[in-house]
Amino acid sequence: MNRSHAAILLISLGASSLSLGGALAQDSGAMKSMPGMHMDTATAPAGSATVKLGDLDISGGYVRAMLPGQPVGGGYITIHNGGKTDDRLTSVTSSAAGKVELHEMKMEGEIMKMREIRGGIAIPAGATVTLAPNTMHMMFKQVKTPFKQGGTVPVMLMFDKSGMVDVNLPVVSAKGN
Ligand SMILES: [Cu+2]
Repeated sequence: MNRSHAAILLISLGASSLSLGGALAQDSGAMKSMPGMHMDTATAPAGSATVKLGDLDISGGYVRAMLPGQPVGGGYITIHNGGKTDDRLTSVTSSAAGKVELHEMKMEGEIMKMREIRGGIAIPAGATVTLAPNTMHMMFKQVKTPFKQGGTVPVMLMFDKSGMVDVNLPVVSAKGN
């Protein structure tokens, strides 16, 4: 069944950018849009983090509050590459968690599962890549203090070309608003 290969990678390309084929070729030929999953899940809550790093505009960053007993936390962010050079989000670290992994959601049969994205996330020249519910996320493991609404979670994003940047992600409700 074809749906098992479906996953969403939200990439929108600016007018002057490379071809869409080039932008998608890096990761997986299986990246296709999935009916029933909507772009509006990518809407960031008010107060989400914004920062600029070289050609990269980083915006819409937030994490969700963790429910009691929830072992891991989830974070989301949007990265726009306004430059002429492809970049890559290679890793994320946080003083609030033992480790942060980059995950993608993927359908396995009728079940949505997540798995780690190996090798980082490509940020092609001219593209906007959104980590959002149902697509990709930062997964915080070994969280020291459960994320609480109203707080912030510091992260350091590391990019292949642009280097690293600190961002403070606001903690929104567990439902994401
Ligand atoms: Cu995950």
